[in-house]
Amino acid sequence: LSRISNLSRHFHSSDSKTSDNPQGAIDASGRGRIKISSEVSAAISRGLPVVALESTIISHGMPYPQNLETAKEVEAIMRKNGAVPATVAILDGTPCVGLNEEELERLSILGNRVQKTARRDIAQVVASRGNGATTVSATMFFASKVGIPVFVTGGIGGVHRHGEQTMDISSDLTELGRTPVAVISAGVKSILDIPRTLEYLETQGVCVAAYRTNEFPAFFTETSGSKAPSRVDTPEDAAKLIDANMNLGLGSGILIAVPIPNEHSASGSLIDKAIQRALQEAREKNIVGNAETPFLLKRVNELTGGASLASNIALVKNNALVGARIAVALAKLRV
Ligand code: PSU
Ligand code: MN
Repeated sequence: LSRISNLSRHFHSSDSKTSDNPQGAIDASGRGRIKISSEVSAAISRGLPVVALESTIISHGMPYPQNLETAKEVEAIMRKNGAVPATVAILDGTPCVGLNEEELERLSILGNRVQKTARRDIAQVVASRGNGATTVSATMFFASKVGIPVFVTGGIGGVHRHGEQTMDISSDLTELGRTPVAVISAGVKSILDIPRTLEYLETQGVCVAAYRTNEFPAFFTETSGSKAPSRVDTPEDAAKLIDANMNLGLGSGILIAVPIPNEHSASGSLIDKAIQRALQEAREKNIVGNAETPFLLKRVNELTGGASLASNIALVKNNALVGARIAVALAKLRV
């Protein structure tokens, strides 16, 4: 147990410090601290189920107001299933774990005026006292720091198509290689190179398990043509995997890939066409680097007349349900 409670005890002191200071401003002595909401901090120290959530999906992944509605619904699903949600973001230079409604709203309205913050960007956003929406890599970093072993999102980044030339490989994959947090996602989008993404995860030593299927899912669709290296069939199975990873001190992460519920899986050919066109536009407009993923998400949604957004929302909610159950099963194992 102790690793979680040690960590949370350590961060507790910073929490009480920031709660004495309602502005949440970081003073000279508190520089670099993480602000944990009192609900999240209490749950961590009691060993109750907590699930981390990222915020780039809110700022850059979906338009307003669907982003806010989805963020709230995801939190409600988690609570209903016995887990405390902990959305991560950097607000006015302070890394926050657990956002209140007002903070969620602020982030949703700011949208892509908030800085997309991957691991490499964290120090810069904090130093400049900016607002940052954390990607999977940055969210994993903070979740691990405060002792949250389970993290739910929609889709993770991966090896981009032509990544063998551009070297555009999402830092989500290297973070999974170095940070012991289990990420629940619907696999990776076919805007990416899925076989190479799986190869790279293997190189990074990441345990990848598909949930109730043998195939690695492709976000909008249940199948990708690539086989998943392993499989789990219940939240308890997934929890055992996470527990073993923690007990062994492997130090690397786990990817649990949950296929989109079949009634919501988007028409493959419609999405495929949109993806092809969006990829071509990105090439023509020379949109590269960290702007590529948000551009493709937005264009695919426009080109499918909102169909991709509806699928996206449905799969995120399903991941929230599965993730909450995994966190509950894990908390039972670790008492
Ligand atoms: N894939 C999605 N939705 C998203 C993202 C990816 O289907 O919102 C976001 C996540 O925050 C992920 C990030 O961590 O994009 C990856 O960006 P990049 O490819 O620049 O590493
Ligand atoms: Mn990239």
